Amino acid sequence: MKKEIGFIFDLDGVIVDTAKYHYLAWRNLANSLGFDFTEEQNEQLKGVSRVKSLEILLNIGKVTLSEEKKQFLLLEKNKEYLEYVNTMTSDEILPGVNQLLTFLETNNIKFALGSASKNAPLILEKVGLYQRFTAIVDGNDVSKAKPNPEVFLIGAKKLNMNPENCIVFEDAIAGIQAANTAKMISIGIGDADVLSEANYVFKNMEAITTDFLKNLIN
Ligand code: B16
Ligand code: MG
Repeated sequence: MKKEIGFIFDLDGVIVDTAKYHYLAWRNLANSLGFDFTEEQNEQLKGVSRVKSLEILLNIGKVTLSEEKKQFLLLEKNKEYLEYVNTMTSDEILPGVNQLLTFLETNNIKFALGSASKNAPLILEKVGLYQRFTAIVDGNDVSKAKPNPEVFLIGAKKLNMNPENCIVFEDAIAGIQAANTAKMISIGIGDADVLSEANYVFKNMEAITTDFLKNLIN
């Protein structure tokens, strides 16, 4: 018999790779403050809120700024980031995502977004996926960032599901911890060593097989 379950997807690193655009905008900001910011350092910002990302960046550059200046830089960073987002099309949906969503739709399984990004609704619109999600929880809806489970608990509520019946797809360790704390099944997308706390790990969305999904839902 089929179980009543809901799926919850993180956005950046699972549905699309917006990390590359975040990186360009943060690097420009770092350069304007007189220091460099590498792609390796950018890994520290994945899944992290915008405000916390700036704190980490300023820490890397050993720069101290007034609250007013920080607010200004956050707006500037987002302005540049949105320029990249506005060029996005469905071509940027990561391989395997469309097939997975179609599988869920065919099996009448509802799915939600659970992202730290305040730009998540716009990004889903740009890539043409907005209408397919039953619910969207983004950075505007939460007061506590991952690894706090708030974002996924709100997602479960919006799907009308018990948290134990939800399955989360996440590329960031903080997101895996959030899903685990919410007592959801956690599926890590990325490096198995980094995401070792996840219940299952796949190197990318394309690696998830239909057999695995059938086992999950049956
Ligand atoms: P915004 P996710 C996260 O998205 C990104 O991974 C992270 O790098 C970013 O700082 C955060 O969203 C906030 O994004 O500036 O658009 O509000 O992985 O939670 O989907
Ligand atoms: Mg992510």
